[in-house]
Amino acid sequence: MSTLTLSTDFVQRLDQTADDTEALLARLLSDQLLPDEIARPRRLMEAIRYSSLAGGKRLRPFLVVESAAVFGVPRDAALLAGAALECIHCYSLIHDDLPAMDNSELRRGRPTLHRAYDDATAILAGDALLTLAFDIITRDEIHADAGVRLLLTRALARASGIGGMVGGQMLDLAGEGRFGDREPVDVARLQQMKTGALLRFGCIAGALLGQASKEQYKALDDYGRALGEAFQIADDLLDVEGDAAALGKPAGADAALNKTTFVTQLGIDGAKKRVGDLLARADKALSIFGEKGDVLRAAARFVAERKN
Ligand code: GRG
Repeated sequence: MSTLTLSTDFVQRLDQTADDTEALLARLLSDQLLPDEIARPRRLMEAIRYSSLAGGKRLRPFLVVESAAVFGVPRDAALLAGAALECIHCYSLIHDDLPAMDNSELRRGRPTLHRAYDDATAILAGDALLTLAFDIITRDEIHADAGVRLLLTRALARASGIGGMVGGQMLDLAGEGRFGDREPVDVARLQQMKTGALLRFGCIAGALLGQASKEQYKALDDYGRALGEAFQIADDLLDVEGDAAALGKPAGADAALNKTTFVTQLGIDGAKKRVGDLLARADKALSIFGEKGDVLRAAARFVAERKN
C-alpha cells in the first residue's frame, strides 16, 4: 500500500468514526431528555450539545474503535465505549477553559462554553458529561460479560481521576505556581497523567473489550503510552510553531501561562527527536499484531504530525 493510499484511507476512517461518534452522542443526549417539558433542564442540555457536538477530531473514540478492531470486537460496542471516553474528554475541555483554570476564550474556533453561557452552566455541563460517561460505559450493549464492563469502568475511572487526568491537571497548576511557589515539574509524568491517561485508555479499551492475552494487553498499553506522549509533544510544538488560529487559541498560550512543557525542557529539536523515538516505540509495540496493527501505526503518525 502506498503512503498516499494509506493516508487517504486513514483520513476517511478517522472521519467516519468522527461522524459515527457525533451521531451516537446526539442520540445518547436526546435519550437523556426528560418527558416533562417543564422539568427538562433545557439550558443544561443546550450547553452540553454546544460543547460535545461541536466537531473535534474524536481521536479517543477512534483509538477505542481501532484497538477493538484488532480483536474483531463489534464496531457498535466499541463506538459506545468511545462515546463514553469522549464525554470525559469534552468535560475536561469545558472545565479546563474556565476562569479558575486556563481562562480560555476560544475552543475549536468558537467561544468557550462559559463565555457562550456562564460559569455555573459550564461547571454543571462538565459534571453531567462526567456522570453520563459512566452511565454509558456500564451499559449491557458494551459487552455481554459484566466482568469485562467492570474492568472497563474501573480503567476509565482511573484514567480520569486522581492518578490520571485530574491529578495531572493539579500538578500542572502547581507547576505554574497557582498554590504558592512554583513546584518543580516532571513534564513526562505530568503529561502521562493529564493528557496521556485518556489516550492510553482508548488503546487498552480495545484489549479489554477483546479479552486480549496479557501480552496483547501489554502491547496496546505500551503503544498507548508512546502515542500519548507523542500527542502532547506535538501539542507543545504546535503551541510554539503552529497556526494558532487553526487551534482556536492564542499563539504561545502555554508560554503565557508560564507552563513547563516538553519544548521548554527539550528544546524544539530535542522534542522532535523524542517524537521520532516514540513513533519507533509505538511501531515496536504493535509488531505482535502484524498487519492488523496497520491503522494504529498510522494513528501514531497522524497524532505526531497533526496540525490542529
Ligand atoms: C479540568 C479536570 C480537568 C482536566 C483538564 C486534559 C486537560 C485536563 C485539559 C486539556 C487542556 C489541553 C488543551 C491540553 C492539550 C492537549 C489536548 C487535550 C488537546 C485537545 O485535545 P484534541 O486535540 O481536541 O483531541 P479535539 O478538539 O480534537 O477533541
